[in-house]
Amino acid sequence: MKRIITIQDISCVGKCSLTVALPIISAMGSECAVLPTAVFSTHTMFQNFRCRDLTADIPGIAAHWKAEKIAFDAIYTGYLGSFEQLEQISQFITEFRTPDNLVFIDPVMADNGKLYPGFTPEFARAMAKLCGRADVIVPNLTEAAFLLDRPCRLENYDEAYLRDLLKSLAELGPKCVVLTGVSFTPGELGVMGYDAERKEFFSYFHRRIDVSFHGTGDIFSSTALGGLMRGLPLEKALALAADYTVECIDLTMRSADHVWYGVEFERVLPWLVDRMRSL
Ligand code: PXL
Repeated sequence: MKRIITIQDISCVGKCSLTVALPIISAMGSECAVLPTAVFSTHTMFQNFRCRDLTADIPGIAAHWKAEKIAFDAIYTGYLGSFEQLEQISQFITEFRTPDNLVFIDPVMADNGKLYPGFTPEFARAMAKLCGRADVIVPNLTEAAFLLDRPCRLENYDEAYLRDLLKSLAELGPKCVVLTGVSFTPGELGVMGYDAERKEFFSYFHRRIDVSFHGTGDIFSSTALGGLMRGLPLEKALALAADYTVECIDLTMRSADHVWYGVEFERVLPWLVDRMRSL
């Protein structure tokens, strides 16, 4: 059985970060070990959230795992809260990288043209350095712009613009770059990727549902990595992740009692498990 270590916060209520990574990765048949970087009462779109930072605990936890000779088939990072944590995670990658494992970095820090509360352009530049150590990175268009310290363009772009963005991101050092939330046609949304080793572009589009929910980026990343661990090639894992995310949003919009802060991904897990069996 594959073992993933996911390094991100736990938002106790909020349907994002660890509360989606754990169930999705488990349902997809991989062990999901966790290194929580902070405990939030909720995600940061709520007012007055509380937070306990766990930066000081990370080195001891990693040292214990090293002493126990625990190894991981994938290292998956999401929301990280400080410069010091970025340094720690870089160190973690140095210690736990093997010739065979996969480093998957979701540079969670921004969406819809804006950084999330508490993040700065300097943090984005430090995150860009961490991205250089990844096999796969999955920024959305806003995060991509901040990683490259460029103006953010969310519409009226063409394929040449995205290809240039992907190549520039690949110059940071990751082997594969995947841009999420891209669209050339009003009714469609999808992902566009670049494999820097094979010098190949790829894309996958699906129907667009015009609503935005928190946590869907974490759902996408957890599903893509779950698929990769089950042996799917990157393009298929991304298509599965995109389809699952759309199904989650679709079902949530049909649910009369849905909450504003996240999607009902739990009710779509049987669909995901079924789909994976047929791939
Ligand atoms: O879904 C990303 C995420 C994770 N963790 C926290 C967040 C967010 C997005 O806002 O606030 C604490």
